[in-house]
Amino acid sequence: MSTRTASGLEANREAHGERQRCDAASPMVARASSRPSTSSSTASMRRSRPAYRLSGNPATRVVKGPVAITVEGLSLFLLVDKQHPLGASYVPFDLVNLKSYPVKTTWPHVELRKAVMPEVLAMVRAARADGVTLTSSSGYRSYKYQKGVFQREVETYGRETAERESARAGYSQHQLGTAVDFGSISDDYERTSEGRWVAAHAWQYGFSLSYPAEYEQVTGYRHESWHYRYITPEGALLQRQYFRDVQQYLLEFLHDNRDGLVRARLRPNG
Ligand code: DAL
Ligand code: ZN
Repeated sequence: MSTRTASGLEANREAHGERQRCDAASPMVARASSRPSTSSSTASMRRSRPAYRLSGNPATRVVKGPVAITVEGLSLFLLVDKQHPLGASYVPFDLVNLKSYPVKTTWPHVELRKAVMPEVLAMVRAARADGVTLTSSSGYRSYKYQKGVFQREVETYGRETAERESARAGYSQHQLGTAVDFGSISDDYERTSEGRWVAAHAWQYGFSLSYPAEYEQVTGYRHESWHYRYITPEGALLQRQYFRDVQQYLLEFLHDNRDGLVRARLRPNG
């Protein structure tokens, strides 16, 4: 079992390739209607703003419906796995460098889509309120950069191990600019206070564990306790309610039923 460092992963980062817009395709709406947690301050929060919106206190963070997954950025739900690549020219149009934000990173060049930053900042603030500092170790990776990552994995650990824990170029969620590797990028992350906090609360900010334990046959990758993908708080709630809390199942469903969902504006809980 390998332990990889952020510096190793991010070494020799190369320039991004040609940029291509990845925003909206067509509208799609889904709805979630249950509320997973409450607190005494929930009622006032609900009155003043949509309940799934930011709260600085994770104890009062609520994801509540009816809410719309208006997929103005369908890319937030794009299925990217070993069978569904993005291709070489896919580059998010709204990348930002985290060094411009109050977010701890392990090196100076961690980028994410601007679209995810409000929830990232909310999550960072909520963790801090609980005495936990979140650390982002890897975000967006270009096709070219991921190619180098995969090659280094093969050279270091062999092809079999590399295929289990690194995506080939064009097949990585990191190319979406909405996936984050937190902390140490190693197996001990889930045992750290940060890893435990993220495991308990990230979904409330729309971040979903992409490669859970025991699901390698489903996701194609071994457990990565540090790798989360932003799928919106509403998407994370749907995942928990209807998809056994497995991101792959949710994204496959949306992928397989996209045409029907768009046509019928189907509300899974309606
Ligand atoms: N480690 C994940 C699978 C990636 O390389 O995208
Ligand atoms: Zn990752």
